Amino acid sequence: MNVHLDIAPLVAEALATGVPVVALESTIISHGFAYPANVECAYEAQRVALEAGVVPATIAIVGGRLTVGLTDEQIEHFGTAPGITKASRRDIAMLAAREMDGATTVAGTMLIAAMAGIRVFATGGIGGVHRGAEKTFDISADLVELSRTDVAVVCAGAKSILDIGLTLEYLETHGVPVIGYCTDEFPAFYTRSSGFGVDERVETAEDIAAFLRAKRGLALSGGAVVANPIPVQHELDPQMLEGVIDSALAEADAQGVHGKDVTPFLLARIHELTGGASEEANKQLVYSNVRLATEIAAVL
Ligand code: PSU
Ligand code: MN
Repeated sequence: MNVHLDIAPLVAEALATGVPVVALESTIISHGFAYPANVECAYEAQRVALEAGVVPATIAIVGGRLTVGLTDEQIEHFGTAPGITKASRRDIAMLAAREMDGATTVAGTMLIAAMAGIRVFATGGIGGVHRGAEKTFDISADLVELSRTDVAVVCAGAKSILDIGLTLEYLETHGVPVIGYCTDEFPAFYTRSSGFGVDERVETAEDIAAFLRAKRGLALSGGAVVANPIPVQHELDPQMLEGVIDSALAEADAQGVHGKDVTPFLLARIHELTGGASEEANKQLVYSNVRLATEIAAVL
């Protein structure tokens, strides 16, 4: 057993007895939303899983411990404490050594979920290749993790703050399957369409589970992206969004924001500029992803 890993009793019991478990991330709590929307979203995501008979495992690094299944107090802490490290693969060993907290990104959460034996993970959106990456080399570690760690990530696609075309090219190069749930198009987070196709379209959670089972049976390493478009009634207006994203990107550029600060900066600015509309859409797409992830985990 991994000496740095703490699995909450409910999660450990579920894993031992074959009750389905879905992983949830914590960067979305510390850096994805402002308080109290962040903790509301975290609690509601867990509730949606429990309602489906699936045990939620919200993952973070707590005082250096890789923790699978946060308590309410811990969620509150990650939602309110200032300056919590955004933890991706490169950060994890140092946080463990220094006994510090870390809010895990998609990459960090995948890695820890795999250590715990959890195969399905629901989030909002994945990181990707940033616009202008040909100069900045800003490519999210999420994509690299997807190429090496065997966890299926259910998401609403990637935001158009990113270069979605290049993100999909990168995933293709690294052999990561991108499956569209009831869609031919890779969704763009707040909106259902991006103009870019998925590799394969599937209509049911059973079909996704069958694909994941075959992938495991073939010992094909690496994860998979399950792209679930935001429910129609919660979709934002693409034209309004385009203006907002352009302003947010220009501000980030003008203020010299770079590295791991880029994504949280853009998310916060989009939430401000849309007057909370994007926050509501973001919450709803997370719940919708958790619902689909629970169905897949239950079949698996
Ligand atoms: N996209 C969102 N909300 C988020 C993130 C991405 O819509 O909260 C977070 C996820 O945790 C993701 C991380 O793994 O940002 C990617 O950060 P970066 O672009 O620095 O790799
Ligand atoms: Mn980056």
